[in-house]
Amino acid sequence: MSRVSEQPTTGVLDDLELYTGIYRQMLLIRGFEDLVQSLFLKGEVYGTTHLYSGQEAIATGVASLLEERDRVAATYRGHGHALALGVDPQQLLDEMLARETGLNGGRAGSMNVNSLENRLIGSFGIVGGSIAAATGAALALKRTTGGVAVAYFGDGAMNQGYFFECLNFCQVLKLPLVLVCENNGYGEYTPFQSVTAGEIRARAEAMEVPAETIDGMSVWTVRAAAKRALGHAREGSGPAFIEALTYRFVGHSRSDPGAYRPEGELDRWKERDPIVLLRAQLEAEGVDAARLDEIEERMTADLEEMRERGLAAPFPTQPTAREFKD
Ligand SMILES: Cc1ncc(C[n+]2csc(CCOP(=O)(O)OP(=O)(O)O)c2C)c(N)n1
Ligand SMILES: [Mg+2]
Repeated sequence: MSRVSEQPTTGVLDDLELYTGIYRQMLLIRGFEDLVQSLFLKGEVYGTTHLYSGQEAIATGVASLLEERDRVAATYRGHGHALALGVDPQQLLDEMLARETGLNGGRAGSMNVNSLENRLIGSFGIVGGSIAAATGAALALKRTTGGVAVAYFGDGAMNQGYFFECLNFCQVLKLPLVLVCENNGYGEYTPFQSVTAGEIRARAEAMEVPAETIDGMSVWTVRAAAKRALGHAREGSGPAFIEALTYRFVGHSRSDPGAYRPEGELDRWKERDPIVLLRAQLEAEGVDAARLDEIEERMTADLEEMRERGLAAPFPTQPTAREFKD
């Protein structure tokens, strides 16, 4: 992995064991996405894929603070959110491969995974759909367990009506909703700034919803912001909004090579790879590099085993996403 361009300082990570676990979790998501991409290019993954590589710090940082009673709505770029919530990676991989042993019996495919037992109420292909689903969950949670609903969505969803309607509804009723906008600079092939007026944070602030724009590549920054936002929602003060600045290291979907990106942009963001940043920070704070290497080697071996098992798993006897291969 490439070197970090900035010098880490010590005393940043409050719990080294926890962050070592987060490092492992982020490696799992990256390795999983690399595996899905390679299987996709071999024609083994049915339907399409939208990978989370580059954005790992957001799902892992927020999930590290969630409680049993909380609920999460993700997008079609949702493998990372599912894994961060504790979904079994083998089951998730089998789902990509449209197998009977998949998380949703091979019937959801890459874009629509859900796992109620892991608090994931759905992954939504409709841009902004996660906001509406999480609003419903927030209403239910306020009346029942007191948990918080979290919606992840992209910068593209900021121009959807759902965003304004749901945020207004939640603010008026003081519902426990945390909105996490993963601003990766593009909606498909369109630069975010070319279709979006003003600072998006200001849209939440206009409704007097606390809002922050943060570095979405630094998992400790994400955790600190998530702690504030979740705290606000948990104490009954209504919704909170986070805009996490990030970048996807791969194309929008399928085999998009991302040719619309200005030269050098990807490389500049890769210098702030969230996994490399965290590793440098862990080492700076005294975690043994050999231990981190071991975690990485183990992960590579585990993923290889997962690949073998997934490809050997049976297909369902009923129609699945496999029938709709495009
Ligand atoms: C309502 C709706 N309009 C259009 C689309 C087509 N579409 C799929 S992904 C996408 C881009 C969304 O970008 P963003 O919200 O920034 O998420 P990202 O893919 O960058 O994670 C669009 C326009 C859709 N799925 N839903
Ligand atoms: Mg985007």
